[in-house]
Amino acid sequence: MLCLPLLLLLSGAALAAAFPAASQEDLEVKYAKLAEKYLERFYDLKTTGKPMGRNKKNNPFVKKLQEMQQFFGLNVTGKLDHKTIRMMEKPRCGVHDIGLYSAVPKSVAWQKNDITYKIENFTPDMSAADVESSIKRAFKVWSDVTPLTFRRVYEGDCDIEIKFVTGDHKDNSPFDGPHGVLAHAFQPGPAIGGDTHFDDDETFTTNSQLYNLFLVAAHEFGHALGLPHSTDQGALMYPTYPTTDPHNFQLPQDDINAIQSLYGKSTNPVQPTGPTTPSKCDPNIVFDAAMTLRGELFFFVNRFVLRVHPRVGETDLLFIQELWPSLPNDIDAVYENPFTGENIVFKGNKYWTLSGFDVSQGPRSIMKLGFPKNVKKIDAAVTVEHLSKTYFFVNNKYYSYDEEKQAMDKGFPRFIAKDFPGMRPKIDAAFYYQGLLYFFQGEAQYEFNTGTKRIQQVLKSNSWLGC
Ligand SMILES: [Ca+2]
Ligand SMILES: [Ca+2]
Ligand SMILES: [Ca+2]
Ligand SMILES: [Zn+2]
Ligand SMILES: [Zn+2]
Repeated sequence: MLCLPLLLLLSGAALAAAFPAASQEDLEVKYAKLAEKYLERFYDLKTTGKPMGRNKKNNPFVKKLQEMQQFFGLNVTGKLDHKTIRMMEKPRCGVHDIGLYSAVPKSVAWQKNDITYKIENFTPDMSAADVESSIKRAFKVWSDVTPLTFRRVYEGDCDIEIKFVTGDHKDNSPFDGPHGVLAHAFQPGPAIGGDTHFDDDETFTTNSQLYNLFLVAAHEFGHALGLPHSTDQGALMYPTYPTTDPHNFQLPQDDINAIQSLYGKSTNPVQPTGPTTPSKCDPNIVFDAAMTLRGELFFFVNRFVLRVHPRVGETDLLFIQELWPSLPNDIDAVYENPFTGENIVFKGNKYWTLSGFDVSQGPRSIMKLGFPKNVKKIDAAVTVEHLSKTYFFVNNKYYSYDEEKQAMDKGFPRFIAKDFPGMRPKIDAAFYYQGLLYFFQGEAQYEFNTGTKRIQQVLKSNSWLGC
Protein backbone atom coordinates (compact mmCIF):
# COMPACT_ATOMS: atom_id res chain seq x y z
CA MET A 1 0.00 0.00 0.00
CA LEU A 2 2.74 2.39 1.01
CA CYS A 3 4.64 2.14 -2.23
CA LEU A 4 1.65 2.98 -4.41
CA PRO A 5 2.01 6.79 -4.36
CA LEU A 6 5.68 6.42 -5.26
CA LEU A 7 4.96 4.19 -8.24
CA LEU A 8 2.45 6.70 -9.52
CA LEU A 9 4.94 9.46 -9.03
CA LEU A 10 7.68 7.75 -10.97
CA SER A 11 5.52 6.51 -13.81
CA GLY A 12 3.88 9.92 -14.03
CA ALA A 13 7.22 11.65 -14.40
CA ALA A 14 8.38 9.17 -17.02
CA LEU A 15 5.18 9.53 -19.03
CA ALA A 16 5.31 13.30 -18.97
CA ALA A 17 8.81 13.24 -20.39
CA ALA A 18 8.07 10.70 -23.10
CA PHE A 19 4.73 11.90 -24.53
CA PRO A 20 4.25 15.52 -23.60
CA ALA A 21 1.74 16.53 -26.28
CA ALA A 22 -0.39 13.41 -26.72
CA SER A 23 -0.69 12.76 -23.04
CA GLN A 24 -2.17 16.17 -22.19
CA GLU A 25 -5.29 15.50 -24.27
CA ASP A 26 -5.56 11.97 -22.93
CA LEU A 27 -5.31 13.28 -19.41
CA GLU A 28 -8.05 15.84 -19.96
CA VAL A 29 -10.38 13.14 -21.28
CA LYS A 30 -9.46 10.44 -18.82
CA TYR A 31 -9.55 12.51 -15.68
CA ALA A 32 -12.26 15.08 -16.48
CA LYS A 33 -14.86 13.32 -14.31
CA LEU A 34 -12.52 12.87 -11.36
CA ALA A 35 -11.45 16.50 -11.55
CA GLU A 36 -14.99 17.84 -11.80
CA LYS A 37 -16.07 15.81 -8.79
CA TYR A 38 -13.06 16.94 -6.85
CA LEU A 39 -13.53 20.62 -7.62
CA GLU A 40 -17.25 20.38 -6.92
CA ARG A 41 -16.58 18.81 -3.57
CA PHE A 42 -13.67 20.86 -2.30
CA TYR A 43 -13.73 24.09 -4.35
CA ASP A 44 -17.43 24.72 -4.73
CA LEU A 45 -17.49 24.23 -8.52
CA LYS A 46 -21.08 24.30 -9.80
CA THR A 47 -21.64 21.39 -12.20
CA THR A 48 -24.69 20.58 -14.31
CA GLY A 49 -24.07 16.87 -14.72
CA LYS A 50 -23.12 17.43 -18.39
CA PRO A 51 -19.46 17.34 -19.45
CA MET A 52 -17.89 20.77 -19.18
CA GLY A 53 -16.10 22.44 -22.09
CA ARG A 54 -12.62 23.78 -21.51
CA ASN A 55 -12.25 26.54 -24.06
CA LYS A 56 -14.71 29.25 -23.13
CA LYS A 57 -13.38 32.43 -21.61
CA ASN A 58 -13.79 32.62 -17.84
CA ASN A 59 -14.40 28.90 -17.82
CA PRO A 60 -15.50 28.00 -14.27
CA PHE A 61 -13.72 24.62 -14.39
CA VAL A 62 -10.42 26.24 -15.36
CA LYS A 63 -10.86 28.93 -12.74
CA LYS A 64 -11.51 26.39 -9.98
CA LEU A 65 -8.67 24.17 -11.18
CA GLN A 66 -6.31 27.15 -10.93
CA GLU A 67 -7.60 27.85 -7.45
CA MET A 68 -6.87 24.27 -6.47
CA GLN A 69 -3.38 24.35 -8.02
CA GLN A 70 -2.68 27.58 -6.17
CA PHE A 71 -3.82 26.07 -2.88
CA PHE A 72 -1.54 23.04 -3.20
CA GLY A 73 1.47 25.03 -4.43
CA LEU A 74 1.37 23.40 -7.90
CA ASN A 75 2.08 25.20 -11.17
CA VAL A 76 -1.05 27.25 -11.85
CA THR A 77 -1.71 26.09 -15.41
CA GLY A 78 -5.48 25.56 -15.38
CA LYS A 79 -4.69 22.23 -17.08
CA LEU A 80 -5.01 18.70 -15.79
CA ASP A 81 -1.32 17.82 -15.59
CA HIS A 82 0.17 14.76 -13.91
CA LYS A 83 1.01 16.52 -10.67
CA THR A 84 -2.49 17.94 -10.32
CA ILE A 85 -4.11 14.57 -10.94
CA ARG A 86 -1.75 12.90 -8.48
CA MET A 87 -2.76 15.44 -5.87
CA MET A 88 -6.46 14.83 -6.55
CA GLU A 89 -5.96 11.10 -6.10
CA LYS A 90 -4.40 11.45 -2.67
CA PRO A 91 -6.44 10.39 0.38
CA ARG A 92 -7.65 13.48 2.19
CA CYS A 93 -10.07 15.19 4.52
CA GLY A 94 -13.64 15.85 3.39
CA VAL A 95 -13.73 19.50 4.47
CA HIS A 96 -13.61 22.18 1.72
CA ASP A 97 -10.32 23.88 0.97
CA ILE A 98 -12.03 27.20 0.38
CA GLY A 99 -15.35 28.82 1.06
CA LEU A 100 -16.51 27.04 4.18
CA TYR A 101 -14.83 29.34 6.62
CA SER A 102 -14.53 32.48 4.53
CA ALA A 103 -18.34 32.75 4.40
CA VAL A 104 -18.31 33.17 8.17
CA PRO A 105 -16.77 36.52 9.03
CA LYS A 106 -15.08 35.55 12.30
CA SER A 107 -15.29 33.84 15.66
CA VAL A 108 -15.69 30.25 14.55
CA ALA A 109 -13.94 29.40 17.80
CA TRP A 110 -15.62 27.93 20.88
CA GLN A 111 -16.36 30.71 23.33
CA LYS A 112 -14.96 28.66 26.22
CA ASN A 113 -11.85 26.67 27.02
CA ASP A 114 -13.28 23.47 28.50
CA ILE A 115 -14.51 21.36 25.60
CA THR A 116 -16.40 18.09 26.02
CA TYR A 117 -16.41 15.11 23.67
CA LYS A 118 -18.25 11.84 23.38
CA ILE A 119 -17.27 8.68 21.48
CA GLU A 120 -20.57 7.44 20.06
CA ASN A 121 -19.29 4.20 18.57
CA PHE A 122 -16.11 2.34 17.66
CA THR A 123 -14.51 1.00 14.50
CA PRO A 124 -14.07 -2.77 14.22
CA ASP A 125 -10.51 -2.13 12.95
CA MET A 126 -9.05 -1.46 16.37
CA SER A 127 -9.69 -2.33 20.00
CA ALA A 128 -11.85 0.14 21.91
CA ALA A 129 -8.89 0.96 24.13
CA ASP A 130 -6.75 1.82 21.08
CA VAL A 131 -9.51 4.05 19.66
CA GLU A 132 -9.82 5.82 23.01
CA SER A 133 -6.10 6.40 23.37
CA SER A 134 -5.75 7.61 19.74
CA ILE A 135 -8.59 10.12 20.29
CA LYS A 136 -7.17 11.25 23.62
CA ARG A 137 -3.72 11.77 22.13
CA ALA A 138 -5.21 13.68 19.17
CA PHE A 139 -6.89 16.14 21.55
CA LYS A 140 -3.65 16.48 23.51
CA VAL A 141 -1.93 17.75 20.35
CA TRP A 142 -4.14 20.86 20.64
CA SER A 143 -4.37 21.19 24.43
CA ASP A 144 -0.53 21.15 24.63
CA VAL A 145 -0.29 24.44 22.74
CA THR A 146 -3.39 26.34 23.97
CA PRO A 147 -5.35 26.90 27.22
CA LEU A 148 -7.96 24.36 25.97
CA THR A 149 -8.93 21.26 27.95
CA PHE A 150 -10.84 18.24 26.63
CA ARG A 151 -13.11 16.17 28.84
CA ARG A 152 -14.78 12.97 27.78
CA VAL A 153 -18.47 12.52 28.62
CA TYR A 154 -20.44 9.31 28.23
CA GLU A 155 -23.98 10.62 27.94
CA GLY A 156 -25.99 13.80 27.50
CA ASP A 157 -24.83 16.90 25.68
CA CYS A 158 -21.31 17.43 24.47
CA ASP A 159 -19.47 19.71 22.08
CA ILE A 160 -17.63 17.22 19.88
CA GLU A 161 -19.53 14.05 19.04
CA ILE A 162 -17.29 11.40 17.48
CA LYS A 163 -18.72 8.72 15.17
CA PHE A 164 -17.58 6.05 12.74
CA VAL A 165 -20.02 5.95 9.81
CA THR A 166 -20.14 4.90 6.14
CA GLY A 167 -21.67 6.24 2.94
CA ASP A 168 -24.59 8.62 3.29
CA HIS A 169 -24.99 9.33 6.99
CA LYS A 170 -27.57 12.13 6.77
CA ASP A 171 -25.44 15.24 7.00
CA ASN A 172 -25.29 16.14 3.29
CA SER A 173 -21.67 14.97 3.09
CA PRO A 174 -21.77 11.28 2.21
CA PHE A 175 -18.57 9.27 2.51
CA ASP A 176 -17.14 7.55 -0.56
CA GLY A 177 -16.03 4.04 0.37
CA PRO A 178 -12.36 3.06 0.80
CA HIS A 179 -9.74 5.84 0.31
CA GLY A 180 -10.61 9.26 -1.10
CA VAL A 181 -12.21 11.08 1.81
CA LEU A 182 -11.16 9.69 5.21
CA ALA A 183 -13.11 11.87 7.64
CA HIS A 184 -14.69 15.28 8.15
CA ALA A 185 -15.61 17.59 10.98
CA PHE A 186 -17.88 20.59 11.52
CA GLN A 187 -16.75 23.98 12.73
CA PRO A 188 -17.59 25.04 16.30
CA GLY A 189 -21.26 25.74 17.01
CA PRO A 190 -24.38 24.20 18.52
CA ALA A 191 -25.77 20.74 17.64
CA ILE A 192 -23.70 19.25 14.78
CA GLY A 193 -21.05 21.96 15.29
CA GLY A 194 -17.71 20.42 16.28
CA ASP A 195 -18.89 16.89 15.42
CA THR A 196 -16.34 14.62 13.85
CA HIS A 197 -17.11 11.69 11.54
CA PHE A 198 -14.69 9.00 10.37
CA ASP A 199 -15.33 6.99 7.20
CA ASP A 200 -15.48 3.44 8.50
CA ASP A 201 -14.93 2.07 5.01
CA GLU A 202 -11.29 2.95 5.75
CA THR A 203 -9.03 0.72 7.77
CA PHE A 204 -7.85 2.65 10.82
CA THR A 205 -4.67 1.72 12.63
CA THR A 206 -2.44 2.54 15.58
CA ASN A 207 0.77 2.28 13.51
CA SER A 208 2.19 3.61 10.27
CA GLN A 209 -0.13 1.47 8.11
CA LEU A 210 -2.86 3.47 6.37
CA TYR A 211 -4.72 5.15 7.99
CA ASN A 212 -3.41 6.07 11.41
CA LEU A 213 -6.43 7.10 13.48
CA PHE A 214 -4.46 9.46 15.70
CA LEU A 215 -3.20 11.45 12.68
CA VAL A 216 -6.63 11.63 11.02
CA ALA A 217 -8.31 12.59 14.31
CA ALA A 218 -5.74 15.26 15.18
CA HIS A 219 -6.40 16.92 11.80
CA GLU A 220 -10.19 16.70 12.16
CA PHE A 221 -10.15 18.11 15.69
CA GLY A 222 -8.35 21.12 14.20
CA HIS A 223 -11.54 21.74 12.18
CA ALA A 224 -13.75 20.98 15.19
CA LEU A 225 -11.87 23.79 16.95
CA GLY A 226 -12.33 26.21 14.05
CA LEU A 227 -9.26 25.83 11.83
CA PRO A 228 -9.54 25.86 8.02
CA HIS A 229 -7.14 23.97 5.76
CA SER A 230 -3.61 25.27 5.48
CA THR A 231 -1.60 25.70 2.29
CA ASP A 232 1.60 24.84 4.22
CA GLN A 233 2.58 21.44 2.89
CA GLY A 234 4.08 20.41 6.21
CA ALA A 235 1.09 21.51 8.32
CA LEU A 236 -1.22 19.05 10.04
CA MET A 237 -4.08 21.11 8.56
CA TYR A 238 -2.92 20.51 4.96
CA PRO A 239 -5.84 18.69 3.27
CA THR A 240 -4.11 15.40 2.38
CA TYR A 241 -3.22 12.53 4.71
CA PRO A 242 0.14 13.42 6.27
CA THR A 243 3.40 11.61 5.56
CA THR A 244 4.51 11.65 9.16
CA ASP A 245 5.66 9.01 11.58
CA PRO A 246 2.69 8.90 13.98
CA HIS A 247 4.88 7.82 16.87
CA ASN A 248 7.15 10.86 16.69
CA PHE A 249 4.52 13.40 15.77
CA GLN A 250 5.23 17.04 16.57
CA LEU A 251 2.63 19.70 15.80
CA PRO A 252 4.11 21.98 13.09
CA GLN A 253 4.57 25.68 13.80
CA ASP A 254 2.01 26.69 11.17
CA ASP A 255 -0.71 24.83 13.13
CA ILE A 256 0.51 26.22 16.47
CA ASN A 257 0.23 29.76 15.09
CA ALA A 258 -3.23 29.07 13.67
CA ILE A 259 -4.75 27.57 16.81
CA GLN A 260 -3.13 30.18 19.08
CA SER A 261 -4.65 32.96 16.98
CA LEU A 262 -8.08 31.54 18.00
CA TYR A 263 -7.47 30.53 21.63
CA GLY A 264 -4.27 32.22 22.77
CA LYS A 265 -1.03 30.75 24.01
CA SER A 266 -0.47 27.75 26.20
CA THR A 267 -0.51 28.22 29.97
CA ASN A 268 2.85 26.41 30.12
CA PRO A 269 5.71 28.65 31.21
CA VAL A 270 7.71 27.43 28.21
CA GLN A 271 5.85 28.07 24.95
CA PRO A 272 5.89 25.03 22.67
CA THR A 273 7.37 25.37 19.19
CA GLY A 274 7.12 23.04 16.21
CA PRO A 275 8.87 22.21 12.94
CA THR A 276 8.58 24.66 10.06
CA THR A 277 8.33 23.84 6.38
CA PRO A 278 11.27 24.97 4.25
CA SER A 279 10.53 27.39 1.46
CA LYS A 280 12.84 27.04 -1.54
CA CYS A 281 13.04 30.79 -2.08
CA ASP A 282 13.92 31.60 1.52
CA PRO A 283 17.33 33.30 1.15
CA ASN A 284 18.33 31.89 4.56
CA ILE A 285 17.65 28.27 3.64
CA VAL A 286 20.32 25.91 5.01
CA PHE A 287 20.67 22.32 3.82
CA ASP A 288 21.35 19.25 5.95
CA ALA A 289 22.69 17.30 2.98
CA ALA A 290 22.66 17.26 -0.82
CA MET A 291 23.18 14.72 -3.60
CA THR A 292 22.71 13.95 -7.25
CA LEU A 293 20.58 10.98 -8.28
CA ARG A 294 20.17 10.01 -11.92
CA GLY A 295 20.81 13.56 -13.05
CA GLU A 296 18.46 15.15 -10.54
CA LEU A 297 19.53 17.11 -7.48
CA PHE A 298 18.21 16.41 -3.99
CA PHE A 299 18.52 18.85 -1.10
CA PHE A 300 17.58 17.60 2.37
CA VAL A 301 16.10 19.98 4.98
CA ASN A 302 14.74 18.52 8.25
CA ARG A 303 11.70 16.34 7.30
CA PHE A 304 11.83 17.35 3.64
CA VAL A 305 13.71 16.90 0.43
CA LEU A 306 13.72 19.42 -2.42
CA ARG A 307 13.98 17.54 -5.70
CA VAL A 308 15.22 19.48 -8.71
CA HIS A 309 15.54 18.68 -12.39
CA PRO A 310 18.38 21.10 -13.22
CA ARG A 311 17.43 21.33 -16.92
CA VAL A 312 13.70 21.78 -16.42
CA GLY A 313 14.26 23.91 -13.33
CA GLU A 314 11.18 22.49 -11.59
CA THR A 315 11.47 21.95 -7.85
CA ASP A 316 9.28 19.61 -5.81
CA LEU A 317 9.06 19.72 -2.05
CA LEU A 318 8.51 16.20 -0.71
CA PHE A 319 8.69 14.50 2.64
CA ILE A 320 11.82 12.33 2.87
CA GLN A 321 9.57 9.42 3.78
CA GLU A 322 7.42 9.91 0.68
CA LEU A 323 10.44 8.76 -1.32
CA TRP A 324 12.20 6.55 1.23
CA PRO A 325 9.76 5.41 3.92
CA SER A 326 12.43 3.83 6.13
CA LEU A 327 14.86 6.77 6.21
CA PRO A 328 14.99 9.05 9.26
CA ASN A 329 14.50 12.82 9.24
CA ASP A 330 17.31 15.33 9.87
CA ILE A 331 20.00 13.38 8.05
CA ASP A 332 23.65 14.50 8.21
CA ALA A 333 25.13 13.65 4.84
CA VAL A 334 24.45 11.79 1.61
CA TYR A 335 26.31 10.97 -1.60
CA GLU A 336 25.79 9.19 -4.88
CA ASN A 337 28.27 6.45 -5.69
CA PRO A 338 28.49 6.74 -9.49
CA PHE A 339 30.15 3.33 -9.79
CA THR A 340 27.41 1.31 -8.13
CA GLY A 341 24.54 3.75 -8.74
CA GLU A 342 23.82 3.57 -5.03
CA ASN A 343 23.29 6.41 -2.61
CA ILE A 344 24.65 6.39 0.90
CA VAL A 345 22.83 8.30 3.65
CA PHE A 346 24.38 9.19 7.01
CA LYS A 347 22.88 10.10 10.33
CA GLY A 348 25.00 10.01 13.50
CA ASN A 349 27.28 6.99 13.40
CA LYS A 350 24.95 5.03 11.11
CA TYR A 351 24.50 4.77 7.37
CA TRP A 352 21.92 3.42 4.93
CA THR A 353 22.42 2.27 1.34
CA LEU A 354 19.77 3.26 -1.17
CA SER A 355 19.43 1.75 -4.56
CA GLY A 356 17.22 4.15 -6.44
CA PHE A 357 14.17 4.62 -4.27
CA ASP A 358 14.65 1.43 -2.25
CA VAL A 359 16.60 1.25 0.96
CA SER A 360 18.67 -1.82 0.18
CA GLN A 361 20.77 -2.01 3.35
CA GLY A 362 21.13 -0.46 6.73
CA PRO A 363 21.41 1.05 9.13
CA ARG A 364 25.01 -0.05 9.59
CA SER A 365 27.83 1.43 11.68
CA ILE A 366 30.13 3.90 9.89
CA MET A 367 33.08 2.04 11.41
CA LYS A 368 32.42 -0.52 8.65
CA LEU A 369 33.65 2.14 6.18
CA GLY A 370 36.89 2.53 8.13
CA PHE A 371 36.15 5.56 10.28
CA PRO A 372 37.93 5.70 13.63
CA LYS A 373 35.85 5.35 16.79
CA ASN A 374 36.01 9.05 17.65
CA VAL A 375 34.02 10.05 14.54
CA LYS A 376 30.43 10.25 15.74
CA LYS A 377 28.90 12.11 12.80
CA ILE A 378 29.72 13.20 9.25
CA ASP A 379 29.00 16.75 8.07
CA ALA A 380 29.01 16.16 4.32
CA ALA A 381 30.03 13.51 1.78
CA VAL A 382 30.68 13.60 -1.96
CA THR A 383 32.21 11.37 -4.65
CA VAL A 384 34.57 13.05 -7.10
CA GLU A 385 33.94 10.80 -10.03
CA HIS A 386 37.09 11.31 -12.11
CA LEU A 387 39.29 10.58 -9.07
CA SER A 388 37.18 7.61 -7.89
CA LYS A 389 37.35 9.08 -4.41
CA THR A 390 34.67 9.87 -1.90
CA TYR A 391 35.43 12.67 0.54
CA PHE A 392 33.89 12.75 4.00
CA PHE A 393 33.95 16.07 5.82
CA VAL A 394 34.09 15.97 9.61
CA ASN A 395 34.55 19.31 11.42
CA ASN A 396 37.76 20.92 10.09
CA LYS A 397 39.12 17.72 8.50
CA TYR A 398 38.23 15.33 5.73
CA TYR A 399 38.69 11.65 4.95
CA SER A 400 39.26 10.15 1.52
CA TYR A 401 37.72 6.79 0.58
CA ASP A 402 38.95 4.91 -2.46
CA GLU A 403 35.87 3.62 -4.30
CA GLU A 404 37.92 1.12 -6.35
CA LYS A 405 39.75 -0.42 -3.41
CA GLN A 406 36.72 0.09 -1.19
CA ALA A 407 38.92 1.32 1.63
CA MET A 408 39.93 4.54 3.37
CA ASP A 409 43.07 6.15 1.94
CA LYS A 410 46.14 6.27 4.14
CA GLY A 411 47.34 9.62 5.46
CA PHE A 412 43.88 10.92 6.32
CA PRO A 413 42.16 12.84 7.85
CA ARG A 414 43.71 16.01 6.42
CA PHE A 415 42.77 19.64 7.00
CA ILE A 416 40.02 20.98 4.74
CA ALA A 417 41.69 24.40 4.63
CA LYS A 418 44.87 22.86 3.23
CA ASP A 419 43.41 20.92 0.29
CA PHE A 420 40.38 23.11 -0.47
CA PRO A 421 41.87 26.60 -0.24
CA GLY A 422 39.28 29.19 0.75
CA MET A 423 36.92 26.67 2.38
CA ARG A 424 36.45 27.07 6.10
CA PRO A 425 34.88 24.43 8.35
CA LYS A 426 32.22 23.23 8.86
CA ILE A 427 30.62 22.14 5.63
CA ASP A 428 26.86 21.54 5.71
CA ALA A 429 26.45 19.66 2.46
CA ALA A 430 28.27 18.92 -0.79
CA PHE A 431 27.65 17.41 -4.21
CA TYR A 432 29.53 16.89 -7.45
CA TYR A 433 27.93 17.99 -10.69
CA GLN A 434 29.33 18.20 -14.22
CA GLY A 435 32.94 18.14 -13.10
CA LEU A 436 32.67 20.63 -10.25
CA LEU A 437 32.28 20.37 -6.49
CA TYR A 438 29.62 22.40 -4.72
CA PHE A 439 30.00 23.09 -1.01
CA PHE A 440 27.19 24.48 1.12
CA GLN A 441 27.81 26.51 4.22
CA GLY A 442 24.93 28.40 5.81
CA GLU A 443 23.30 30.55 3.13
CA ALA A 444 26.35 30.38 0.87
CA GLN A 445 27.41 27.92 -1.80
CA TYR A 446 30.96 27.56 -3.17
CA GLU A 447 31.69 26.21 -6.63
CA PHE A 448 35.07 24.51 -6.37
CA ASN A 449 37.28 23.34 -9.22
CA THR A 450 39.31 20.30 -8.15
CA GLY A 451 41.75 20.80 -11.04
CA THR A 452 42.78 24.36 -10.26
CA LYS A 453 42.00 23.94 -6.53
CA ARG A 454 40.14 27.22 -6.53
CA ILE A 455 36.73 28.51 -5.61
CA GLN A 456 35.31 29.70 -8.94
CA GLN A 457 32.09 31.26 -7.72
CA VAL A 458 30.21 32.04 -4.53
CA LEU A 459 26.46 31.56 -4.91
CA LYS A 460 23.35 31.61 -2.74
CA SER A 461 22.58 28.21 -1.20
CA ASN A 462 19.29 28.02 -3.13
CA SER A 463 20.71 28.89 -6.58
CA TRP A 464 19.54 25.52 -8.00
CA LEU A 465 15.96 25.85 -6.84
CA GLY A 466 14.66 28.21 -9.52
CA CYS A 467 13.91 31.24 -7.36
CA1 LIG B 1 -21.66 19.23 18.58
CA1 LIG C 1 -13.35 7.14 2.00
CA1 LIG D 1 25.28 17.99 6.84
ZN1 LIG E 1 -9.43 18.82 6.84
ZN1 LIG F 1 -20.57 13.36 8.42
